[in-house]
This record gives sequence, C-alpha cells and structure tokens, in this order.
Amino acid sequence: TAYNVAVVGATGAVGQKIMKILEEKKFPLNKLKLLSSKNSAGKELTFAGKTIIVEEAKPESFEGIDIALFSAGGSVSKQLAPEAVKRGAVVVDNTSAYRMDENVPLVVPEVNAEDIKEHKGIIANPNCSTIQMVAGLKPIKDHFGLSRVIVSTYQAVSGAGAKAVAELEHQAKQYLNNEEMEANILPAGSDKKHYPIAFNALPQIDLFQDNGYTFEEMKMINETKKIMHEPNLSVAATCVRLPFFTSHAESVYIEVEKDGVTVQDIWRTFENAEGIILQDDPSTQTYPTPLSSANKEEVFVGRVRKDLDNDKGFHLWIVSDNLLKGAAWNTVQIAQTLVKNNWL
Ligand code: 11C
Repeated sequence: TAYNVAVVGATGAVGQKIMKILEEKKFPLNKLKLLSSKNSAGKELTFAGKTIIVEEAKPESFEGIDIALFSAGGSVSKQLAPEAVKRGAVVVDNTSAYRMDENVPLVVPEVNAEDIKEHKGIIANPNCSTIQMVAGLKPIKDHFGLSRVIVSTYQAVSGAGAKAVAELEHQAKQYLNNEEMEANILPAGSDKKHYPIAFNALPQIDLFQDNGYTFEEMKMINETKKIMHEPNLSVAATCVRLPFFTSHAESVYIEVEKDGVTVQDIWRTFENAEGIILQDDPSTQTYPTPLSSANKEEVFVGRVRKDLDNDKGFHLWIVSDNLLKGAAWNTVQIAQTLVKNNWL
C-alpha cells in the first residue's frame, strides 16, 4: 500500500528535513502534498527529482490525505489539525498544541510506540529536548528502574527558529567587529526583553510560567512523565540556550531503583538500546558533542559516571540533532510505525 501524505509547513526548517527523510527512507508514498502559509504558497520544491508547487494550507487541502505531518506552529495545528482529521487523515503534530491533551498520544517510538494505537486522529511529537532525554531514560528504566531525573540542557539556537539562527550569525560578526550586538529574538521572541546569545548563555528558553520555571522546562517535566507513563517520577529541569546552531546537549542526573548497578551495566544497556549510540571512553577523550551529532538521526550518550555520594545516582551526557530525532525524524518514525502496524 502507498499513502497520500501532506507536509504542513513544508518550506520551514523542519518541513524540509521531513521531506528529505521521507525520500531517504523511501516512505510508501502515493502522493505528496506540500502545504504552507499564504506567504510561501506558490514556491517550488523538489522531491525525488520532481518539482512540487507548495499550496496554501486550507481545510479542503486535506481531502484524500491519509497522513498529515504538521510542523507550522501551534496556531496552524490548532486551526487545521481537526479539519484534517475530519476529512479522514491521521495527523502527526510537531507543535506543543496537543501534547498534554489526554486524548492525544505523545510518542517517541523507541519508548512508547504502542500508545500510537490509541490515537483518535492526532498523535503528538514531543519537544526536541524531551525526545532525546526519554530515549536515553527508557532503557535505564526498563533494566534498573528510575526514581529521579535532574537535567540541565545546553540547547542550540535552531530550536528557536530560523530568525534566531540569523540573529546568532549577525551578533557574532558584530561582536568580532567591536560593534554593539543587536538582540531582537532570544531568549523568547514574544517576551519583553532580549539579550545577545553570541558568546553568551541564556538561562531562559520560552516564557516564564507562574511557578518560576520556563515553558521549555515544564515541557521537559510534563512530557517526560506522560511519555514514560510515570506520573510520579521526580523530574526537574533547567534549560539553557547556547551559541551553536544544531543539536541539544543535556547533562542528566538519574537515580535508579536497583542496588549495585555499575557504570558497565549502564554501558551495556545503552549498547543494546534501539536508536542510541554510546560514545564513552575517557581514555581516548570519546564523548558526543553538538557538532559530532549534527545531521545524524541517533541519540548519543557519553560521560556515564556513578555519583560519588549516592550509590543509585548516575550522571549522563545526552546529545542529539534537535531538528532530526528532536523533530523531523521522530515525526517520520511515528508515521512509519502507523503504516507498518496498520494503525491508521
Ligand atoms: C527550543 N525546544 O529549543 C525548543 C523548540 O515545543 O516543539 C521546540 C519547540 C516545541 O527552543
């Protein structure tokens, strides 16, 4: 069987990566429809050597579509995902619009693929920094139990969109030319104040919530509990933006439930885990970095250490491309799982 697939937000950074992966993985396509906002409609994009004209996304665009991959921002998903579902499509949504909706499965296939079965038309793709962390936590939970997670992130500017990427490039040039840096986007486009990201680190990703945590931090906390089916897991997050373009890195402290677990046990678990590549050898300075993991689909783990005071505590370093496993690749994986299991 081959499917009619729509990509909503086809001209955006994630939409482009989704198209590339659909082509590379030879997704069983009958027809590919490329949709965007009015502004980008009419653009010509190439897929598998053929030119496709991008159309403006409207409710009627989803007639005859089997699977719609949304990556055009929360308001577009709020408005058009139900229209797509009404017309018989299954939506995989890359925005935060439906993630915490109890009728919407929130899925990282290596962790909770089975949840896809329960969908009622919409499946949500988690936040990028959550995806790579839960991919690393799942094999630990399965083998040793998991009671606590404390994460600090080191996140790439591409997570904040193309304008943030351009802002970093511009500020870096200004700084090196001894000019004053202009800041208009980061830490959060819609917040009142903006600070330079070049040669800096910003402990704010997205807007502050009433409890003093940022929305990005709360996404990591709430989404992790939902994906792992662990409402009582203790999770804390501090999310920080750094001046590099691609891949989020995370320092993750975990506490396992089992006694006597060793670093070697954890290594073995990661070596056998789907979608994970262990890169951990201090003797050869082997560990993943944002640059080494960029443009790769796996989640990379290194720097596994036992806590010096808590026998059940371990420290991990988890790195992955935020636009691939963190967005486009996880989205296509969900679509692949849907069709492979006939769960449409
Ligand atoms: C960032 N994690 O790095 C965000 C971007 O909820 O899908 C992803 C936003 C989302 O700024």
